[in-house]
Amino acid sequence: MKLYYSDTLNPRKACAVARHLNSPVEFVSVSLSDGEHMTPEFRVMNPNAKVPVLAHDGGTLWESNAIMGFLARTAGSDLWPSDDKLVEMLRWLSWDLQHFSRYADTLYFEYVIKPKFDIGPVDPKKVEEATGYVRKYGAILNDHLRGRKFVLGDTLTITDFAIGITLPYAEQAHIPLGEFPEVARWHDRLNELPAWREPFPA
Ligand SMILES: N[C@@H](CCC(=O)N[C@@H](CS)C(=O)NCC(=O)O)C(=O)O
Repeated sequence: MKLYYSDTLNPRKACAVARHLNSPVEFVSVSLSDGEHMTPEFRVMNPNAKVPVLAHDGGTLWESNAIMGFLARTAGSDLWPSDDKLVEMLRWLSWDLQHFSRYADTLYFEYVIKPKFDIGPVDPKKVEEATGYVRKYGAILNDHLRGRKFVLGDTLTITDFAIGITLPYAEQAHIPLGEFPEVARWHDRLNELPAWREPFPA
């Protein structure tokens, strides 16, 4: 299997899970600044022209959450939850894409990606709106995590890798993690995983 990635947010989920599971993947770096994801060859793998992409025996797979799920199921790992938790996983993954990571990702884009790729100044209006929503949804996540080790309970799953993905950048992206002690405690637990801290190949 080949995992096409860049050192950015969504590929980070797939790389972290691949490393955590020691999945038999070859990591293939894609330079976004050189437009390597825009080529006709890349668009055959992912018509959205985005990373990550996983090329495997049965074809290619895009969308970071789907790639994490594929890797976890292929490995027979607990990162893919038991059947009785699947609806709960779907709920939190949907919530995350629409609410929490959606706005935390805006802060990541404004404060991390814009300077990294030199694509303009921080937009204060976007930052203000996103910060408000991160506070709103961060409070919901904080309440949910009280008394739980991980999002779905006692077991680490791909749901944690998805919802937590902006938090390694919290300081740089001005994500107000300090206002959410349960979220910070949960993220400290994720930080105990080497693959969470160092998801990308050297
Ligand atoms: N929903 C997709 C989003 C993928 C995505 O936005 N990837 C970014 C990097 S984090 C990308 O490839 N950006 C290049 C571009 O949009 O030109 C996923 O989770 O895989």
